[in-house]
Amino acid sequence: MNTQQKHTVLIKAEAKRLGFLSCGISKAMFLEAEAPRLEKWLQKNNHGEMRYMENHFDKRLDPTKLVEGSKSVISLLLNYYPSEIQQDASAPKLSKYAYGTDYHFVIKDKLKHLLNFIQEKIGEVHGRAFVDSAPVLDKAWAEKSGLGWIGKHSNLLTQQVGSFYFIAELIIDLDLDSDSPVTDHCGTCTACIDACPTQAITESYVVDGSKCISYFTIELKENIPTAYKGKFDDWMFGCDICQDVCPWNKFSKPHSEPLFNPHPELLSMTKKDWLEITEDTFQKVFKKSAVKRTKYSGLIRNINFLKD
Ligand code: B12
Ligand code: SF4
Ligand code: SF4
Repeated sequence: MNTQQKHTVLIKAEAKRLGFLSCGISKAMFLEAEAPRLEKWLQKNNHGEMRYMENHFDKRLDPTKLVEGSKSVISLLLNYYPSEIQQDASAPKLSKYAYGTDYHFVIKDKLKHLLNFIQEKIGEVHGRAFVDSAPVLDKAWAEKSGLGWIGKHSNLLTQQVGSFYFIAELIIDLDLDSDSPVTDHCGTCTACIDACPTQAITESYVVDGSKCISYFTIELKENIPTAYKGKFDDWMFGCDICQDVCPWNKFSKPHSEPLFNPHPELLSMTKKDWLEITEDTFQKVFKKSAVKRTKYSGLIRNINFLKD
């Protein structure tokens, strides 16, 4: 085994030890195939009010412009599939990814450990940790690194564990062995496209973000357009429909990250509890949750939008 191979094995083993589901590596370079797709997506205003998607177009497509001297993109997946879901089937629904502690904190911490480990074991390696918030095309890198394929619902998925996981990266100035992409196993299936209640999956592999329930309930600051009234299928924060109907998610396995466990009262809250939720209860059940992003007022807006 040469030194580069040894480094690669060492990093992947540590990623596993830190609890990541998988770890794959790509050469840091310009994302040629994604460039025209991102451009088209923005031109069609598929980002709606998510103006931040317009920023840093060049950096978003080229990690060497984002992290100077970078050589490798290390992609990591962290499972969030819960062992239990909300008990009252008539209650407003919360996306499974938002049950526990905000993933940004949980993952940043693990990424810091991984970077420190690399610096301790390998030497002077420079790099940066990314989870969601920066101009990086997380899914494209994970796909390139062989961690799964991008499905028709535009999320990354695998035959082994479906799609209920987050994606993060370390972009570093160390040469490592690259992985190869896996085959697309969507085949003739269109379950996600057919099930989307707002027709946000406008064509295979393309989601018009500005029509997605996740966008309306989390990203949109203004009122939700009345044209969408009655179309949310009771989702009050995010939406899991296109993933819930995906046949590959039958193979999802519960996560083992204690910080992703919900507040003990959260899953037993009834429809009535949600309709009457006070700011105190909101602060208690969503203490460190990503739901804080909408604030109490945002969640109330969403719950009210679901009323007849
Ligand atoms: C903006 C954003 C959103 C927007 C827009 C969604 C979208 N599809 O872009 C909104 C708010 C709607 C959203 C919703 C959700 N999101 Co979001 N979101 C992001 C964010 C910040 C950027 C995504 C992006 O760059 N979009 C821009 C467009 C151009 O990219 P794209 O859809 O990936 O487009 C690619 C494909 O369309 C593909 N493509 C286009 N044409 C073709 C043709 C062929 C033949 C092929 C093969 C491919 C292909 O190429 C494009 C470029 O790579 C990422 C984090 C990050 N930094 O990457 C998280 C991220 C994608 N979201 C995530 C999650 C979990 C969700 C939700 C499931 C949350 C929820 N439960 O409510 C939903 C899922 C909705 C859906 N079906 O996509 C995860 C996905 C994890 C995974 N397993 O893939 C990410 C990666 C966050 C993370 N770090 O974990 N999200
Ligand atoms: S998350 Fe919901 S609204 Fe968004 S594309 Fe998937 S099914 Fe459609
Ligand atoms: S539901 Fe079907 S088409 Fe959609 S991502 Fe899953 S396998 Fe692919």
